[in-house]
Amino acid sequence: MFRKHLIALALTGAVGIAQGDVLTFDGPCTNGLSIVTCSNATRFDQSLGDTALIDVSTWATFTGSLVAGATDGMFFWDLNYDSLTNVAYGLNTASAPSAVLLKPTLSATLVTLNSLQVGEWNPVPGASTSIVVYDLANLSTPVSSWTGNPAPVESLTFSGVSSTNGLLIKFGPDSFYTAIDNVDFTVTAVPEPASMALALAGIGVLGLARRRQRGG
Ligand SMILES: [Ca+2]
Ligand SMILES: [Ca+2]
Repeated sequence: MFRKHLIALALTGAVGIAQGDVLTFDGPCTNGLSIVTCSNATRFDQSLGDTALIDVSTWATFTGSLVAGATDGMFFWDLNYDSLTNVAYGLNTASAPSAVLLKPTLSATLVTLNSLQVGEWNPVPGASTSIVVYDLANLSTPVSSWTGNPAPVESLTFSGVSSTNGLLIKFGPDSFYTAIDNVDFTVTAVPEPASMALALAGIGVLGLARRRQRGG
């Protein structure tokens, strides 16, 4: 019984932790210099959604640089994007859609996109947009792509959209009359060969110790 528990502990240590999170876009917001209370049309601060395991960045207009500054963030809006509340939107420009980057802060850490929602600005119905997801290691071939009219609320679910490099979610060209919310993702520590070997070696040593105890 005791030994079984130790093996479970050793394996848990090797596989590591999985942390789920949802970007609900409630804030924090910034005026470019300091954190401010989010109100309509203020930008999200680049600390939005950050944890020890993930660095989240947003761009209202993504022009290709993967380094987002304080004045690049997507905008906050509270109501009227269908039934969503507190959403992220950008601009309506074909040359520069909005973007959200989910980038693991540690090596051997996997980020998996589970789902997100897209809403349409109710006062101006009929908007169409795209959600295109890339592995950060390959920005020329999407790993997932959706185009359509989100009304009333489009709930996109993803399968197998994972990367240790990071995931870039491009949203547009119309990210003004449509907005995103509830970006659901999971961050998982990938077992490294070295730590797995250590764990297995630990189990082996335990077994040997038990056998010696029995023998002596
Ligand atoms: Ca929200
Ligand atoms: Ca960040």
